[in-house]
Order: sequence, then structure tokens, then C-alpha cells
Amino acid sequence: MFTAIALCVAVFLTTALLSDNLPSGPPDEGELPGMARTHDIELGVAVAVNPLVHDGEYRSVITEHYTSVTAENTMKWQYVQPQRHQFDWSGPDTVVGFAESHDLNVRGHTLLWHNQLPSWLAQGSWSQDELRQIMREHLRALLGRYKGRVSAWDIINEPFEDTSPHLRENLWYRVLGPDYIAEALSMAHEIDPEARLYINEFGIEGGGDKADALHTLVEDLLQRGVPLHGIGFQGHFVHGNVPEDLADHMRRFTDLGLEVSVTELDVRIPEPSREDALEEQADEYRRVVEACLDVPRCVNVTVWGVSDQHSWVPEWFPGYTDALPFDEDYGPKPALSGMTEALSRRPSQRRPHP
Ligand code: 9MR
Repeated sequence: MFTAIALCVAVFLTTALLSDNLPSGPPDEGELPGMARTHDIELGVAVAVNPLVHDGEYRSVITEHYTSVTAENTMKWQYVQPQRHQFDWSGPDTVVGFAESHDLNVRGHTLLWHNQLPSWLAQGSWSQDELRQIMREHLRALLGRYKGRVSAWDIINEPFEDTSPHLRENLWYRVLGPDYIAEALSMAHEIDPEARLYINEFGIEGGGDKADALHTLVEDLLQRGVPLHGIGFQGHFVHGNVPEDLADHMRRFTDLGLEVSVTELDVRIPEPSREDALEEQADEYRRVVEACLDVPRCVNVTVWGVSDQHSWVPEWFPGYTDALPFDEDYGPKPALSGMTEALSRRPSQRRPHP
């Protein structure tokens, strides 16, 4: 009997001493938020209004695993101001109210983008003064309403073309020129001086021309004293293509004095997705969270949807699937264990925010 107990204790101690990354399975209920807070980062999730209101399991997955939320769609221009001067706060209020009642942070998404604009705005023919006025009214309404309640805003979304290093010729660019970015950031800062203001972009996670162009733009903005505080690395990855050097690419921006966040993480797998692909995907999720932990000013990793049932991937990328850490029935997937494993690192391994 004594020998058996001694053996168990010895095995336990050896495992504990040898392993840096305990535990490696799915987290216990409610464990992840505490782990994220220990490392001083937010673990976030994009949420949709309908399931937030009607689906208790959906709400539980959020509150038991995450510390922040992003509105996946409902804070976008199309929904907030569907007609000029007519604002609909039902969706945004639901998200922010839910977050407040569960002690979750909110990332605001998104203000100036080329997509999901209402037709009155997209199809209008505007002078510079008119468009500036429209921008000011919208920023005042949205940022003003949630002042002090939304900690960070994606003010500028996807300012570069999809696959080239040129500024996208969206509505704002066409009317106001490239300085629409500085103008919007300055207006936003006047409205909510405490909010962290972001440029949010995709296709920059592994470096390249587009990341370089963003870096040059950011250097210029900062030199001119434009209030910009963070860069969002969206992180829409294809399985097998998650860059090994993500932390290095984030550091290029934190070296300029900015914070960074992974704002829209998902890793889509080509169909049919098999168990080994899910295990490899777990490793990819682990690596992304570890990259954030390795960068002192990386403050948030947000996954883009609560479960595979809610992911944008199958609709936008037919033939791809399984992009998120929970399956369609809210079952935790290896990806969740991957994130847990990253956060199980001893807190001392995370350098403090400067
Ligand atoms: O996930 C969003 C999806 O439900 C919408 O149909 C789509 C419309 O463009 O936008 C998706 O979210 C996007 C985000 O706002 C900005 N980065 C890319 C995301 C995926 O398209």
C-alpha cells in the first residue's frame, strides 16, 4: 500500500517537474479567464446578437472561456445607422449590456470600412465637407454612446487592398484622400480620449509588402502625432499556414510604441477535416496564443466566433470547415486545449507590459 502511494506521488512530482505546460487537455469550466488574467491578456470571442439573446449554451461558452467580446456584425455602419440619422442601438446595447453583466471587456468593431455600409452612404455622392460631417456624426454617436464602456475600437478596418500594398480606394479614400485615416483617428480621440484606437488589418501576420506598407503608414501617423494606439492582426489563417514568426511581425509594431491584438483568429481546414488535422490545428492555436504572450504589448487574442456553427468560414470559403475552438454542438475541440496549453505557461514567462 505504502509503496503504491509513494509510486503515485513520485510519478506526479516527476510529471509536474518535467512539464512546462500543464495541463494539456481542455480547461476546466471557468479556468481559461483566470489563466488569461494571470498573463495580463484578454481572451476574446466575436459574438452575434441572435444567439446571445436566445441560446443559453452559447452564452455559457462565452462566459466560461473568454474575458472579452467583439460584436461580429452589429456595430457595423449598416446596422447602426441604416438610414441617415436613424440609429439602431438594439444590437450594440445587447452586446455591451451582456458584457457588462458578466464582467467582460468589449472591443468595438468597426467604424471605417469598405464593407457593410448602408446604401444611402455607399451610393451617395458626397463632397468632402459632407462626408466629414457624416463621419463625425457617426463616430460621435457610436463612440459617444459607449464612452468608458468599450475599451478599444477598430476605427480603421482593412485600409489596404486585399493582396497588395496600396491603400484601398474605398469611399473614404476616394472623397477625402489618404488622410481620411488620420482624420478619423483624431475625431475618435476627441470623442473618447481613453479608448484605444486601432487599425485592423489582415494578411500582415507573416510580414510581406502589405505589412511593410502598413508599418510605413503607421510610422508616418505616429510622427505626426495622430492618436493611434494599436494594430489588429486579424489572424484568419488556413490550416498549415500559420506563420512561425508571428511574434516577430507583431514586435515590429510594438517597437513603435503601439499595442497589438490578434483580433479575428480562426484556422480553417480543407474538407474533409480529420482528427489529425484538428490536432495540428490545436498546435496552431497554441502557437498564436504563445506568440501573443511572447510580445509584451500584445494585449488580446480574440477568436472569430463562438462555435463552428457560427463561423463565417463555410459560407465564405466553400470547402473549408472546422475553423474555431468549439464544434457545431459546442463541444470543445483540440484547439481549445491548444490555447489552454499556451496559457498554462508559468506567469513568470510573460514579460510585464512596459
Ligand atoms: O464575420 C463577419 C460575417 O458574418 C459577415 O458576413 C462579413 C461581411 O463582410 O464580415 C465578417 O467579419 C469580417 C470582419 O468584420 C472584418 N474582417 C474580416 C471578417 C470576415 O469577413
